Amino acid sequence: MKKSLVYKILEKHLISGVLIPGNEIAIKIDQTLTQDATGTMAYLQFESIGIDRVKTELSVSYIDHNTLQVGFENADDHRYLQSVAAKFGVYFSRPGNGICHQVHLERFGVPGKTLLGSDSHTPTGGGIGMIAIGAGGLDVAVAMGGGPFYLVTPRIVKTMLAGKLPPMVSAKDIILELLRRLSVKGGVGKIFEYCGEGVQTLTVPERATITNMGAELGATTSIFPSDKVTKQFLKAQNRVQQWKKFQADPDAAYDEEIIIDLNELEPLIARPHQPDNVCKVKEIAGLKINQVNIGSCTNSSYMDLERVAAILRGKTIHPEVSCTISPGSKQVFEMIAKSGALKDLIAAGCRILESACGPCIGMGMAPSSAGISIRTFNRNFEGRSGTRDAGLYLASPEVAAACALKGVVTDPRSLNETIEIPTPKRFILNDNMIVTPPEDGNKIDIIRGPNIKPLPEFRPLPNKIEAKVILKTKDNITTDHIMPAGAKILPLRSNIPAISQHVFEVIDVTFPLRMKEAGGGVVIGGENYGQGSSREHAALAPKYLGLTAVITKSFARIHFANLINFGILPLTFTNPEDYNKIEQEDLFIIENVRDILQNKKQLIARIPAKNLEIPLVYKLSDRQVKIILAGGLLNYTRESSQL
Ligand code: MIC
Ligand code: SF4
Repeated sequence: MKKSLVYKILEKHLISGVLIPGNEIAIKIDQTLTQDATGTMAYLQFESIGIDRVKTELSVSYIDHNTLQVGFENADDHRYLQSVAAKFGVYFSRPGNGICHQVHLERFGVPGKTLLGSDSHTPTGGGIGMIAIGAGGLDVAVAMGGGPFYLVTPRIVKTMLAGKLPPMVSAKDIILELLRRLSVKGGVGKIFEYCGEGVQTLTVPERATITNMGAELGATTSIFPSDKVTKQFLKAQNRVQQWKKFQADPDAAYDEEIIIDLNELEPLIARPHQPDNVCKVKEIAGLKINQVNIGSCTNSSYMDLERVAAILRGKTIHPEVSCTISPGSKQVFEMIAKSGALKDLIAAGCRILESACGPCIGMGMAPSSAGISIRTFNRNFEGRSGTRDAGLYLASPEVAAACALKGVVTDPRSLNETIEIPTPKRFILNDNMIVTPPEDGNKIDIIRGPNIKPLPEFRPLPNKIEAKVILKTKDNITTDHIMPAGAKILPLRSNIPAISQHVFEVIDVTFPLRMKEAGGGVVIGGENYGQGSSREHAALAPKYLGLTAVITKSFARIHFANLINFGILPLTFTNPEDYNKIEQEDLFIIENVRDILQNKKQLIARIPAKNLEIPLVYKLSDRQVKIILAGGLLNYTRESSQL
């Protein structure tokens, strides 16, 4: 049979299961990455599994999220992460070295390999031909211990790129066009495999912009073939020996197909508060703006920043706009310093930030009240910037630069400029901020500050769930709603009792208190519940407060897995209209739940006060049932000594 690129790589890594869409499979993971905000929990979990050395080909721990150090917490976490990396054989990318996805692409990504990362934008690695998947920290900890990664075989979407992008239209517009067509839930259960003549016209960082933001489609991952463009990129990174050709067979079979004609694309922009709320830039041209942020793992490559510098060269940022630049990596920073682009950006009045996530995760640079912020980032969820009523718009570096100059939303084509940036033949190579772990970690002591609290222990699932609906939410609830990030809350990531006091803060600040008063409870959700980030804290912290089940119309992939990992029952309505019959404060009863799950019986929840019986669906594999019954993956792993 003619094979897609995805199937070729998955088959090579298959440990169990059959590659049929919808089937659970287990795959071998070659590489892992963690970042600091999810990493502390991942390594605490790795420690508790009790293995002395990572068993992957390569594992890297990056410091890029919690880089604003207004108290001891983040610095303590970094010290813990550095010591734990040395102990267990993990490469350590120091703060200042850059955003995990950008650095991984430059220095570690290898075509045809699998990468599991405790960050939802891990699919950035698809730009270099990897199967790169985002997951909760616990799944990554298990993979570091040599355990397989379980996933439901996705449907493969042949994503055909025809033609070539017109001037001032960029890779960001390709993924915004897909979001416009398919929505933030259009990619759930799918992998987007790119092909067609348009592919050769895109550089590796441009491809990575597209695969990065495939996460916003809800996709499992996205991938480009490994071709001569990939070879050239690896050569410029002095890693050509790691290149191998990987592509689909001609006439390979796919589950779905979509075609984008690049010639037809125009500059696009996503309006608040979802990345799929996309329109043409010209449709909202003239809207007054307050802030421009250029950077993030989506658009902070050397070529991105060179393009911005070319537009801003010799000009001044509009007097009512604050414009920040965060280079994606130290390599990018050094490159723009050498080329002179950094000087042009400074001269134009840009505020230069360090190579880190920064404003993308609300680590500083919150916009003014009701401010309008144009960002080259990937998420514009409500409150994510740190300013609740700000309006965040997502666009390409070209659009962002044009807006920064004019002070209003501006189509960059109206600047009447042409910019041609040649692809570098050689990048500056200086890995001095990547610490290689010692051969023997036995003598290394792990350093823990007072902010690092032990992992909470959870009991097995009880046989009867009797719980109140503490919160009823709408469609597309993000993990930023469930467990907000930002400069104030992120430093609490290694302290579950403290961070749990912020659960659902964006929607209802009384949630933690009401959970406590009720002695636990359940949450009701609409479609695509838990979209966005991979943060397992969005499951772990509510579990700590006593969340036993979440009942929704549908779930996003990573959050669904995280709920199971922490022993929370993820249920969906058999009849979606039943969602309308439930109100906050209703008391739910599910009897014999252990028996029902074990014996694959119909699960029915009763609301006695309303005389209602609600049939519910649990889409769980036998392994997932065992995890839920044990009270989570850590308990299950310890009990069954199974990685
Ligand atoms: C994000 O972009 O939301 C984050 C912050 O990178 C998260 C991870 C986290 O919450 O630490 C993600 O994308 O998974
Ligand atoms: Fe960092 Fe933003 Fe990328 Fe998340 S999306 S990894 S916060 S840059």
